[in-house]
Amino acid sequence: MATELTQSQLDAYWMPFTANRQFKRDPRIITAADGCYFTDAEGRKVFDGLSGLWTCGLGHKVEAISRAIAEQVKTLDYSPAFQYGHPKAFELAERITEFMPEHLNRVFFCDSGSEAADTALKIARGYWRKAGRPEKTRLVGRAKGYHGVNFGGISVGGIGANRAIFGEGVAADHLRHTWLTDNYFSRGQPDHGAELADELVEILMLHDASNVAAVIVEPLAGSAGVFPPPKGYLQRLRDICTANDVLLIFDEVICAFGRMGARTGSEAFGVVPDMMTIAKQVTNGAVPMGAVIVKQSIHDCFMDTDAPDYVLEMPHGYTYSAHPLACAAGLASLDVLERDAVIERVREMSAAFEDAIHSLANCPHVLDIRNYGLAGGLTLESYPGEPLRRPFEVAMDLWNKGFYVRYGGDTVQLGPPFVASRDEISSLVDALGESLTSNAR
Ligand code: PXG
Ligand code: PLP
Repeated sequence: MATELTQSQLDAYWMPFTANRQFKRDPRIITAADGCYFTDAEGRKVFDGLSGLWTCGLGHKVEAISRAIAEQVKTLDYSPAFQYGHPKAFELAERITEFMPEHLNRVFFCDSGSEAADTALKIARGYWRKAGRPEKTRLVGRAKGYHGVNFGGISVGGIGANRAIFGEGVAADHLRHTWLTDNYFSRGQPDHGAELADELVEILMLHDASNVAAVIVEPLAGSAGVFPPPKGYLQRLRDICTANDVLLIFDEVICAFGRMGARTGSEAFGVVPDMMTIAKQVTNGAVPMGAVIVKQSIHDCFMDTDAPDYVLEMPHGYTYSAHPLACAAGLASLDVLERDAVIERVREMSAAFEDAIHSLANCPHVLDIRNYGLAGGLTLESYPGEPLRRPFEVAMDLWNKGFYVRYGGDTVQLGPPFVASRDEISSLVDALGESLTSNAR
């Protein structure tokens, strides 16, 4: 075995979203990271082609972020999240609103994207109830959508495998996904499919809009394999939601804080939701954190009550909401994002990334390639009856070559660090091309 770990240690850890049996037969252990590279247990340097899990766009072990966390833990390690506050929670909330589209200016903290999704869905239902329309409870998601793994999130989520074995969830409808054959190999936003948003009109007719609370979509669907929105699609969803008094939630757990070459997916695609969920990049992955950012009118609806002011307006929250270490990491991450003009850099690198990834179009087994900002996805032709196998084999070959990428379903995903060089992006894509070619059978 390539590591110092004992079999009993390997056995004890039930790993998340991992093929545990395969992993424990052939472990891939990461022991350190710096900049755009991991070090594995054999001492090899491995390029981080997905920025952790879309978390570490600024690279690993960013000095200013590490220092902020270290200083925070020496000052205030934990502060009770309920009924008491610490300064950095308020500072970070205000800083986040500065990154948000206008009117999204109230921040509810949690610890992950999954919690952010469930929090947003609960806020949507609570809002309509407080607004005197308690029958508006139904939720709408989209096929291929990923909103984390909690019950609300998997209910509106659209990845069948993530739902299959867990039984009843929350009642939800799903829009069709936007992956059309006409759009294969589109560069950036595809031309076809804006009309797919009109399915929302049919769902609203079926249930009547008076029973529907919210629609949740990722502006760019990430986990399912990187699907940028067709031109005009998000605007149509926005218009239908506005016309029918249905809240629009953007799940920006991957999009927000730079990946799209803009502050948010909302900014990149020019459509403003009523609520946004964030996580991952907000702390550059260094400490877990998520949040829901809402329009002031949604927040104010909860505050507008005749109850005495010592009564809770919303019974919801997490022990670790606005954890001091996460807030310190968040403030430092936003500082670096601004100080180093990172978003402009992403915008500049996006064109090179687009050219690079589309150069793989003629490699064996490539069915489709998609990209936006520094996010890219390839769909690979399956082995007969084994849709999951080829991406796994390709990713393992890349790991052996010194490149980490994400594989899931029949896709391979690339999300290089914002700070990666042109050469590093070329090397990553070239290595992927070689792995696809050597996988040709
Ligand atoms: N919403 C979206 C849009 C996400 O991308 C979550 C919610 C859940 O976040 P947490 O922090 O609970 O995991 C996510 C997470 C991938 C990949 O390979 C993507 C995610 C997680 C792991 C892998 O694309 N996204
Ligand atoms: N379960 C039990 C028994 C608890 O006491 C708590 C929190 O106090 C939770 C679950 C929720 O944990 P968290 O707030 O970290 O989500």
